[in-house]
Amino acid sequence: MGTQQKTKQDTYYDSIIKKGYSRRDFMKFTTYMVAFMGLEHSMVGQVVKAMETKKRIPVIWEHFQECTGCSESFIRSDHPLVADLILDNVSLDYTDTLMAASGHNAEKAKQDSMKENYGKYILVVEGGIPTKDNGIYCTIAGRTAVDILKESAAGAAAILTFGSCSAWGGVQSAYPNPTGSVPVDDIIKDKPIIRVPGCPPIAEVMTGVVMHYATFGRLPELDSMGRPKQFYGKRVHDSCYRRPNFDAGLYAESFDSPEAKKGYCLYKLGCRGPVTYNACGSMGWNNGVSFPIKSGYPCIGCSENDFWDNSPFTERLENVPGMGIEATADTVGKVAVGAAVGAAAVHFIATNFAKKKEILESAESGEKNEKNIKA
Ligand code: FSX
Ligand code: SF4
Ligand code: F3S
Repeated sequence: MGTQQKTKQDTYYDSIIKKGYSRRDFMKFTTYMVAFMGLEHSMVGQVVKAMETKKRIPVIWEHFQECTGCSESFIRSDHPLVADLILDNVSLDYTDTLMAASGHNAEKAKQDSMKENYGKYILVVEGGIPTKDNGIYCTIAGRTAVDILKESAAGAAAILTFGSCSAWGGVQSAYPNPTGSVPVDDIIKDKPIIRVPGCPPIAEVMTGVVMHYATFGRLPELDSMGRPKQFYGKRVHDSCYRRPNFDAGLYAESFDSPEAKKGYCLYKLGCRGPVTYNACGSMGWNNGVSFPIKSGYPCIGCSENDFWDNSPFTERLENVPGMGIEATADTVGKVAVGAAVGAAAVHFIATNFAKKKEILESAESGEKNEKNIKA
């Protein structure tokens, strides 16, 4: 990829400049990524310095059972530097979907790179790994995915499981899981494994993890499920712009209804946002332009374990775990008539009624204004 002369001695900055970007582009990109990485603005200097001085980390990228949507997400990031930063390396080393080489040359490039960078490279894995019948359901160059994974994991400093398939098992491990597909951590037990789930995940999240590693020489803080906390610490529900409607008990009852168009909450249409940990609501896709809910469709929980078995996706979730006081908003009318309501709940309900009134009034005045504009 690219025609400029790149060497493995290049720093991230060198490679960006060789690609034709200006220093200003580089500074803008770094500032943008620091914000996404959840770091203080004062850390921009440290990240810039690391990008300028540290050698790029070699990346080996394996593809197993998957749809390749994760790579698609990555290369289509609206911010060109997101993909360039890592793909420069990938093109030098190995990704069988994107690299120019093929056949024996491609396999040799991987072997050479793994040998040369033993113990130092980051292994990215996309896709699940079939284990049934000795792993014959996914073979590359005559070798099973299990075999290839074990070999490429041996010399990796860390493994990034990119996408729900390699992180959890994904679509191929959905019931009845005919090929016995498993996630990476079912097979590799002796390496740090970072889950970057989503079907597909957000490109900037992966770049953020690599930049964090390059800057600080260690992995970002992970949650108990092995996900980077800065990107997966909150539910989609926590950053959803429809949340005030949820709290106020304003729900769309059907798709394409006037309520759905007004931006009412999609909870009754099956939204999994209350049980899904991902940064979609705050980061968005295509440079923050949109995410499923903003496009009018409920979150299907694509970054959660076994989400494919949790269908039909348009059916309302029962007993959403962790909903706590929010459940009150859903039954706001019923609870309000009950006598035994604590002071906090009374305040909460009163606040939600006030919110609901405010939202309805502003929608009404918005409609009036719209009519005036049209008239
Ligand atoms: Fe899976 Fe990624 Fe979904 Fe597809 O590679 S997470 S099926 S978007 O492509 O692995
Ligand atoms: Fe947004 Fe879904 Fe939560 Fe409603 S239920 S506020 S649409 S995340
Ligand atoms: Fe996936 Fe839900 Fe985000 S479906 S893309 S986690 S809004």
